[in-house]
Amino acid sequence: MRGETGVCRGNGGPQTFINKRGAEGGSAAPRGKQTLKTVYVGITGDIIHPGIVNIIHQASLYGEVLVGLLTDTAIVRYKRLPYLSYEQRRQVVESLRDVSRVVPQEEWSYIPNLRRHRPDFIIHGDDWKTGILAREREDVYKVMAELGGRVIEIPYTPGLNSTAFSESVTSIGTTPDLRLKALRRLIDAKPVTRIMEAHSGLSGLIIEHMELLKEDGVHRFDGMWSSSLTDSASKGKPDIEAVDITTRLQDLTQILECTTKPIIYDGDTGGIPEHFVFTVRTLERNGISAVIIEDKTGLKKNSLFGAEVEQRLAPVEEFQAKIQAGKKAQVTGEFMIIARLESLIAGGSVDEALARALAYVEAGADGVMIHSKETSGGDIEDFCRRFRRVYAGIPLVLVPTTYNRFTEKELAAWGANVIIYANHMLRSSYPAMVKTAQAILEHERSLEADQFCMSIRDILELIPGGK
Ligand code: SPV
Ligand code: MG
Repeated sequence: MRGETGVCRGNGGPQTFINKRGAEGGSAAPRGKQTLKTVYVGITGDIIHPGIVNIIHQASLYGEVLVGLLTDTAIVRYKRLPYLSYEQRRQVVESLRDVSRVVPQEEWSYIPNLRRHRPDFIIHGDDWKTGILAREREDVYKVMAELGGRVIEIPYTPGLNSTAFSESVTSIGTTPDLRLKALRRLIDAKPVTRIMEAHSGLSGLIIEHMELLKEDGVHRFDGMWSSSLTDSASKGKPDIEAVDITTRLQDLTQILECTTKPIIYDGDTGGIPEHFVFTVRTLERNGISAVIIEDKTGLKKNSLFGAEVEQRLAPVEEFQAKIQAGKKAQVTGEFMIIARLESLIAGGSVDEALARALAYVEAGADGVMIHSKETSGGDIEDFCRRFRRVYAGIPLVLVPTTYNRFTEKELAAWGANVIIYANHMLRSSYPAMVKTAQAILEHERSLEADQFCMSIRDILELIPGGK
């Protein structure tokens, strides 16, 4: 019942072939517990509702219930990260009366676990006849036949299923604690964690809800980037640390109020260590997952100017001390301080960036971000591969704004595991606003501008609850 499914007891349940525990009626009847057959049930176990309890109970009528509990990695191929960690979910599921054993299901597909554990039955709600599980269903039938086992399908009652519950939980929101911890879990669970820039509640909502079903699963953005460039630009200010953290947090609060996904905060240089410690605490308190600080000093200018402007690097020891001060200040174990290497931006070499990266990790950085304005990507690839030879598991963040022809898969092959699209929501909205304003000036009415706008109905209905 990997999420979509639940069954409602006494309402179209399997009573056509089950009377009482172990009682049989017809060829589809359960064989009874005494035979110690194994019944496989795949679940996410994030929200245990009566539908799940019932299907596990129905499974127990056929034999010992072996729960395949989907790991975070398995779940995020198609669904959002569960609220509870795998360990927490395992504890809950193991405590259910009818469950005999819990094993991890490491993949979205049941097949590897069916082959490994060779159950006599697999039980599933009949809602998998359509939708994203339909093909999986066919494969499960084939494999179970091969193994000499059987598939049991149970009618389910719409509404009483994990996805419906999960949606209502999402609409309620999240807590700072859950949100903060989600980034590390995503990095652990996914080959690439996909982060998109948000500068307002509305841009945050798009990132929160957009999903695309593709061959290999459901694609979505995993979290948001609070960019200093777009936060500044949307206020008509240059990206020079002129917008203070208090002001930026006001915008961030709008995003926090209408989204649940984790946020990475662009902390610019982090300021002086004495100030940075307060920034860390403030971000943490608000449920932000990570801050990225860059190893520049003096008046900060946007990195994409490259050497057109003065880009001065901070002395290594000075930046290490800032990282250390931040790490000491944080309250939770999960908040991340990510060191951003600006060597390539300042005209330095990959060697220099690498030496600095190693020094920052030694100082306690939880991850590194390498930045470049080169379009070839060669310098970034070189850095990534060499960094990965030293540190296989330290999160490596890329911001492929200029070398944007590389796909996420290609960047992941270099060793990256977090990709930030740093400014695209603001950059794409601006041209539409310019065209609209121009059209109105030109035609002295708004009719011609309508083609650049969403309809009034759409804007009215965009956010639920307006009526
Ligand atoms: C930002 O988005 O503000 C960044 C990334 O720091 S960049 O603009 O590429 O420097
Ligand atoms: Mg910035």
